[in-house]
Amino acid sequence: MVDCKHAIHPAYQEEHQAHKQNTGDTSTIGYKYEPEPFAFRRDNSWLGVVLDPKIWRRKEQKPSSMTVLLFCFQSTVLLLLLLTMSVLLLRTSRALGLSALQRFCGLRQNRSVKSMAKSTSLRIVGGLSSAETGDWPWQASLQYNNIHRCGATLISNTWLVSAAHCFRDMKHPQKWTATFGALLKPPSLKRSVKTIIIHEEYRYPEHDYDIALVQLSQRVEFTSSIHRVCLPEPSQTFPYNIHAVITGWGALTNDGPTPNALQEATVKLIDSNTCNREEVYDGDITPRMLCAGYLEGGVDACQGDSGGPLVTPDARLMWYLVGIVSWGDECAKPNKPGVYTRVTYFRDWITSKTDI
Ligand code: 4AZ
Repeated sequence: MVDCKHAIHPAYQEEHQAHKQNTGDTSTIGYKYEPEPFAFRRDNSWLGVVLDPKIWRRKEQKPSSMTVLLFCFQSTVLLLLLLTMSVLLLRTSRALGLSALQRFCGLRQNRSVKSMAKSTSLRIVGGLSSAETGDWPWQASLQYNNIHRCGATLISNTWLVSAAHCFRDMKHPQKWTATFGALLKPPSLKRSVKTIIIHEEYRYPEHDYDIALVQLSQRVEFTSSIHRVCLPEPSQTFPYNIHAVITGWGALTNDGPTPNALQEATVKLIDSNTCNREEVYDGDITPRMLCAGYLEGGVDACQGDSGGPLVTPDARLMWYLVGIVSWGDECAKPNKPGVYTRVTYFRDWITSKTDI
């Protein structure tokens, strides 16, 4: 560091020497040291008292206009370069994220299966476990005259899969809308419905072939909180006793109130032989159906959950649609688990109708 009181700015050192030689002046100077010429004041007030202010008047050292121009140009180029780079970086990372969403299915952002184990004690019936927006990005609410009727699952930008019985006496697409987001009101996104395809073999009041496809009038652009689930291959098998998650806005108890926030619960897949036992569903479970829940009861889907997803993650934590909420003897009763449409059975049918 330079001693501020006694230093002479380099620009003045020569001039100061000459002055001393010419005048015999032996005084020291006591002005403030300024590191660069621009900062020198021109009123001389800071000059040492013994010196002739005229001598110490600052020589004009304005940078040339060329230097200023060059400096401005360089700064602008550097700024533009930095800006372009950050925009590019942002775009690339967004594009990568979005194209990943387009290419991949069944992704849940920043969520692990640990949360699944946590929710085992919670249920749709019982209403203890509310989901947050983005938790189940494929979940849709199907609404007739703007009233929630059924759940549905996003399988592409324009197609939902749901249950045939949801459209039993309400087949006009114009009256149906689909909403997305964890809350029924307000929803994050709303779409009108263009087409409803009910399975040709579905016959009310039977529960067999309980599957329908819903085509949206306008595509849904995938985001981290709204995107498609994975569909299993027709040959894919899901071992019994594994955990799966059901989600929906259905009743919190049998014939009970319905929530505004999406509910989630973990259930276990039950093998069809067990489910067909006399004390359970006594042979009513067809190859198009799949049971899930607990024989002891307590956790189940319920009225209004119909058409919604039963999903399970694979080893890469990509979530697959195993079942569609279909029917059951009331909700959460012992020996009466939920019955779901078996999606693997209908995988080729889905392709035949949608090309998915
Ligand atoms: C229904 O009525 C319904 N406990 C859905 C699921 C179950 C029962 C009834 C399963 O939409």
